[in-house]
Amino acid sequence: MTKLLLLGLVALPLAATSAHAQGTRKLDKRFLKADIDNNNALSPLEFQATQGKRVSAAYSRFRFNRADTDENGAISLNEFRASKAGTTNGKASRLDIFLTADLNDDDELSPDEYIDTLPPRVAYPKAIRSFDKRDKDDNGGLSPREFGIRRFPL
Ligand SMILES: [Ca+2]
Ligand SMILES: [Ca+2]
Ligand SMILES: [Ca+2]
Repeated sequence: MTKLLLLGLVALPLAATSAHAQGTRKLDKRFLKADIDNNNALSPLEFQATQGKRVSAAYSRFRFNRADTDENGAISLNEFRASKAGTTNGKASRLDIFLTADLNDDDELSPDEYIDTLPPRVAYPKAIRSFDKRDKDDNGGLSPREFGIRRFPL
């Protein structure tokens, strides 16, 4: 009885470790595959290749920025592991996506900036039609409101 209990106690942590190790191995594989230039770090573009097919460029950048804890503009293997490929730092709000996509910080999304907020597989003509529909005042840029944000903290 005592022996069995002891065995159980020893076996449990072992099982947990191996599941964890397996998860880490999978993450490591994804990391190595995406690190095209073999510099042991993922650039924003390399990082995007580790994300799901429906993750937009802006969402990928949002995850990248949060996962890059030492803020050196690259994701190390440890940062990749710690954030589980960037997925453990919370969901991006519409506002987060707007701010991440607005690369030139003019509080408007240009067509190219807007396209970064769409799933990568959306065809260009369709993306432009969707942009035009949102651009109510036809000024060639989407304001936060046109993008669907009611209150913009300025
Ligand atoms: Ca790299
Ligand atoms: Ca980093
Ligand atoms: Ca802009």
